[in-house]
Amino acid sequence: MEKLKGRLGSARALVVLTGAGVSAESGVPTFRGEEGLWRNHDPQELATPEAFEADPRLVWEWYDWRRTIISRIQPNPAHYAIAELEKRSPEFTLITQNVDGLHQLAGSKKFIELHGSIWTVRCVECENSSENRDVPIKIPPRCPCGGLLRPGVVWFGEPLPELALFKAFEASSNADCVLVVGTSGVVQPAASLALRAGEAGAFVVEINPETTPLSRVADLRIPAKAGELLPTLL
Ligand code: BV8
Ligand code: ZN
Repeated sequence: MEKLKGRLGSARALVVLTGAGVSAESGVPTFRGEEGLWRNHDPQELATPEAFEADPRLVWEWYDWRRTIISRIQPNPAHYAIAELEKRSPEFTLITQNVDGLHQLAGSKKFIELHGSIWTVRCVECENSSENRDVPIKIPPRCPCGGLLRPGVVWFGEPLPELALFKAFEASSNADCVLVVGTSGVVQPAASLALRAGEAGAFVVEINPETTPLSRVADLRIPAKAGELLPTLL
């Protein structure tokens, strides 16, 4: 902890890279944890354009179920601590893989949503994107143009938003210190941001109760829950 405090204190540019684990203590099911399954469907199968093409109703029922859970929960101490770190850091970028919007709710301002947002919908016809917070949502939701609306998230096999990815790589390359919090480090290209930061000379810290493929890249590993560790770090 002393080493980490020293590095954090002296960091000019801080990057925090988060995954589903940072929302776990708020009660949001993680993707790959035991509660990650839904009606025996593997999220990896449902979060794809093929699944939506084949059965938009089923995919919307899954997102509606997740939106309903997320709409009822609050950010946890990890989210608030990351928002506080932003206030204290001269240069700060939060890069999140999460689509739940809990970082924003906790006050984070300088964030990049690599995989979009569960509260955004996009028309498959006219491509118009808008915010939609209906819980439950009328399934299947329709655009005023008549087109089918899809969740405004990045599915497996889909490219990440170009600008978001560019900004994320730029921030990771310029970081003095990177906190990798609550991600299993298996999804690309998000996971490679930690590698890039390490290569560019950043001090990389992994905060996760489990080891991950990113553990070997980390200069420091803290086997702890984000909601417990981050507030003490502050
Ligand atoms: C792309 C939005 C190319 C949807 C998501 C083979 C090898 C390598 C890569 C690939 C491959 N085959 C395919 C690929 C590419 C693929 C990929 O990476 N697959 C992996 C699974 C092998 N990637 C893609 O398809 C990406 N696109 O590559 O496009 C391209 C380019 C040009 C043109 C066309 C195509 C798109 C990836 C985005 C997918 N969308 N989400 C939705 O959410 O519904 S990803 C999904 O997984 C979520 O966003 C989630 O955030 C993300 C990553 O998971 P984690 O966040 O890490 O969550 P997880 O449950 O896995 O882990 C939780 C961790 O927290 C655990 O480690 C746990 O220990 C820890 N934890 C638990 N509690 C706590 C905690 N930590 C701290 N405190 C706690 N309390
Ligand atoms: Zn439309």
